[in-house]
Amino acid sequence: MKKIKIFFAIALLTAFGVTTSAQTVSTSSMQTKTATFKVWGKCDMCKARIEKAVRSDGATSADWNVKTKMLAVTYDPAKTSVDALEKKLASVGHDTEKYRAPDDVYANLPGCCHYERAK
Ligand SMILES: [Cu+2]
Repeated sequence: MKKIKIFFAIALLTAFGVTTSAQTVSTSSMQTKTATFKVWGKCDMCKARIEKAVRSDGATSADWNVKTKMLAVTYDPAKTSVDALEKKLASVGHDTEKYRAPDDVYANLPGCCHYERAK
């Protein structure tokens, strides 16, 4: 009985080892995704804040268009997601389709950044 248990323990460990190394391989190939979504904002200061926020949250590139309010991002899906990035943006004061920034954070933005709220 004891031998069987040890056998299973080794089999499990081996399986884990294989899984881990397989994941390492897929991560190192760095499959990035791109996405474009709307982020409410107003000026160049918003642009800097928006792009900095998503970069700090795992986006490898970010470009927000002041006129169209569209943010184009490139990110590693193993590290972040559009949902996580939208949450992050709301947390620094910028509404998205999915998440509304907390009123106090929005209120504390510089005057030039007071865009019209999404909802
Ligand atoms: Cu601004």
